[in-house]
Amino acid sequence: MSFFKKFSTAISKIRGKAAFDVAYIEDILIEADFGIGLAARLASAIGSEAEILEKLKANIEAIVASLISDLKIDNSKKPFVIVLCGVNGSGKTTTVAKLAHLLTRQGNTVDIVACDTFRIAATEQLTFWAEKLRCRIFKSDSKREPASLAFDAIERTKSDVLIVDTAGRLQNNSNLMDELAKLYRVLGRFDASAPHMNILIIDATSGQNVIEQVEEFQKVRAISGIIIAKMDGAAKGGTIVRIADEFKLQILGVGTGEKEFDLERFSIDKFLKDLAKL
Ligand SMILES: Nc1nc2c(ncn2[C@@H]2O[C@H](COP(=O)(O)OP(=O)(O)OP(=O)(O)O)[C@@H](O)[C@H]2O)c(=O)[nH]1
Ligand SMILES: [Mg+2]
Repeated sequence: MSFFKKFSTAISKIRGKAAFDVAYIEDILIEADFGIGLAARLASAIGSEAEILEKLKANIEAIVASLISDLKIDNSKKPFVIVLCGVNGSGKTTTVAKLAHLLTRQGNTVDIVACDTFRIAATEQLTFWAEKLRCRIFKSDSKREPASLAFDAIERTKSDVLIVDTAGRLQNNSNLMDELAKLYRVLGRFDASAPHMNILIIDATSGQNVIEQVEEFQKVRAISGIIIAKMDGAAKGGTIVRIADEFKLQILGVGTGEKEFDLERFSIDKFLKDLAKL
């Protein structure tokens, strides 16, 4: 049942009752992945059934509005290095393509690096995008160390921007984090301020464990901002508000499909409308 449908059901259920049923609204928000604490806060701010949607919108706006931001490149850095990190399948490689497309259209030259050397298919996937978007790709045929490939790329690129794709899965999680740490260190050896952006890609449909994901990746290196992929398929978009509320991370975009142009600025109105459509 849709989010708004549930809300109207909730409204009709409580209509006629003497007491306004905040707990019911709270349950619905929890189900939509807002998390227990935030759901309670948002629900308790609603004083009457008449103001449910209006209050919800205003309070979500208060949490996310100042965090919505466009991706900005500092052209005094050459190359401007962007690393995309995130758990496996979250949408990193597709987002590399989306950012390469966006930044190329904005007049930058863009190279990409296939640092998910663990899986051959990952390199093939990025090669497809590099050909389609006419970007130079740095890649390796063997399972070369991601950090060493990244160093090679940052040293050799002549482009304005270098986008680094990373692995989401290795033998185990600590290996993954160690590899990432090494990658950041090596980039920093070439340019102490690199990577200039470290973007965490979150799958909008992944629900419950997003907070742990942010915490884990933050431990390795500060996150400059997040991009929420698969918002087009998200049944429970509360995730994005929850992350904004807990970490105050910039929301640099939302993925709305599998094509290179399916990257949009996060819109609160569209978010609420999409929830209503599901
Ligand atoms: N509908 C939709 N699908 C997406 C979006 N972003 C990525 N996908 C799809 O999600 C799947 C995983 O995306 P990838 O970009 O390969 O994810 P990844 O994080 O690189 O995955 P690993 O390299 O395995 O860790 C692919 O089938 C993508 O086409 C999006 O915004 N919307
Ligand atoms: Mg990938």
